[in-house]
Amino acid sequence: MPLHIIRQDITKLKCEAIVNAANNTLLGGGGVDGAIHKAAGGKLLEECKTLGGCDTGDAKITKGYNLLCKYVIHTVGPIWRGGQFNEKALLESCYRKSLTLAKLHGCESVAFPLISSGVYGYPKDRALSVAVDTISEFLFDNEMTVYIVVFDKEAYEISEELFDDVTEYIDDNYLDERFGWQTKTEHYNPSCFDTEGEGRYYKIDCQELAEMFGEVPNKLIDMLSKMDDNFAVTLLKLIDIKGITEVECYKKANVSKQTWYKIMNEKNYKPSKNTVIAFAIALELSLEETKHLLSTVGFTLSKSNKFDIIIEYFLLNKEYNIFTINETLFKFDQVCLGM
Ligand code: AR6
Repeated sequence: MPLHIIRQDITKLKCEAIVNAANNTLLGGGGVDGAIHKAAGGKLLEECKTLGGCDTGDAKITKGYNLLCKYVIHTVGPIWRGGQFNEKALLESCYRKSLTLAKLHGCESVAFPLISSGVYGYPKDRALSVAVDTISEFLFDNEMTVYIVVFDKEAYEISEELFDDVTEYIDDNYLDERFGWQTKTEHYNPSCFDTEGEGRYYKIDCQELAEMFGEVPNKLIDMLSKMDDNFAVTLLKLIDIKGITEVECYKKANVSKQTWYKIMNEKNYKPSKNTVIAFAIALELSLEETKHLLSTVGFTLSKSNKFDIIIEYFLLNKEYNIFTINETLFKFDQVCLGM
């Protein structure tokens, strides 16, 4: 998927460009800036000295030196002064300018820390939502894999109300097969995902079958022709019904063009449960519609799986923001959609 939110040290990340939360001098500092300069080695500072600083909201690019990435993009976020001083627009500009620079240099993957959310004091939850919105907007028109690297879980704070609601829903609905109906959330049942490409599905063509096996009893042919559409066909029909374009659909689902291509063109390609749910969210399907879409690939939503119950909660509440859903999944230690 094009946008991933991960928890890691950005200096250890292997991708084409990493973004540095720098200051106007571009001559290094603390936080992620200090960590990047330390890992890159002294030559990074030498190159930075030639750049003549950088305005707040702007970005400049250098080589990556000893880092695992080819480039470092240095951007200067705003200092948080309560939100009335153009902070949001400046922060959006940091992401846009950095992504534009990455594109200009042919980068296919870029990783961002949460700019301004450390020393510069931008509230982490707001900084994350600016990052997600601005990057998603860019990805709508561009093909790139972008990582938002959150160093601590604090950035991922969903609202207390949402957390309490989801906790209550899990408590009321979670069926642990070992313990019967279960009311404590701490019995963590890890989500189980089928990996991409595993398993097989195909639409059975009766003519093909007849050719393969010779005479096939009429009853069987009849039965097979009444079989439901496969995932790709169902998906296309749903897109049509919802009146959106295919591109809008897979972008909204945070699914890459490559995965979309495989779904549409590879007869034996089976999308993961995670991907199917991402499409259900993008298409704003109801719970029943989602179950139907899942069933076309042999999946279901189970009461003994915490991940499934959280998804069910969002579908019933018609909350289709994939990033809110991911933040919640993350908070409950579940695998996020598209990761
Ligand atoms: N990997 C990923 N994220 C990190 C890492 C890391 N290794 N280290 C810190 N973070 P900050 P700012 C997170 O303070 O707020 C410097 O002195 C951190 O938890 O690095 O934009 C500059 O020179 C936080 O969420 O950057 C400037 O003077 C986020 O990165 C000033 O700080 C950004 O925190 C810039 O402040």
